[in-house]
This record gives sequence, C-alpha cells and structure tokens, in this order.
Amino acid sequence: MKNFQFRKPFSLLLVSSLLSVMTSYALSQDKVDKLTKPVHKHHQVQITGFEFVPNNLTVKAGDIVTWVNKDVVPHNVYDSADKKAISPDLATGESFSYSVPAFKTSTTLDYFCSFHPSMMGKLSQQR
Ligand SMILES: [Cu+2]
Repeated sequence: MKNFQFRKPFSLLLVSSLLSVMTSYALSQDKVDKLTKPVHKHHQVQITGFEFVPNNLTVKAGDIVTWVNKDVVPHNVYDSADKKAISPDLATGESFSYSVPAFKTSTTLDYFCSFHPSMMGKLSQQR
C-alpha cells in the first residue's frame, strides 16, 4: 500500500514529463517545417454559373492558382491587359494551374473569359 502511494505520483510525473517532451518535439518539428517547406499557397477558383468564384483572390508571387471548370460549357482565362490567354480553353471538369509571377506594373491581374467577356475576375498581390 505504501509502495502504491509512492508509485502514483511518480507515474503522473512520468506522464507529464513525457507529454512535455512530446510537445516540445512537435514545436521544434513545426519550426523545421517552416524553414524547409515552401510557403507558397495553393488557391482554387471554381468556374461555375458563368462566374469565377472567388472573383477576387489575394495571392503572393509563387502561389499556385488552379481554375476548375464546373460548368457544362467551355471557359478560359485571358489577361485583361494584353488580351492574351493565361489558360487554354477548359472543357467541363478540366482545370488549369498557374504559377503566379511577381506583378510589376500593377498590384492586380485582371482576367476574363474570352467566350463570355462579362465573366471577370482578378488576382490581387500583396507586396
Ligand atoms: Cu466562359
């Protein structure tokens, strides 16, 4: 009985110190991940109901934006400034991924669908 009374606090101490070791390992692993993994985000824009959703996305250079056509008709993504294609024509279910460059002349990249020019969206860049 005396032995048991001694053992219980000891095992609690063992469990709590084990937990603190595990927690500190998790924190240091998190720091390692931040240093070694790229910070680039992946964003998705759904094309649905003749709209880009969301139609204004905040991105950083190096992020990946993927447009996914969920409509029953083809759509595409054209740069509004130079009227050049960013994506190929996307049939139903097709998607296109774009690596966002550093915007030089503007903080936004406005785009539209060449088949349906009233469909517009933009990528806004944080500096
Ligand atoms: Cu379209």
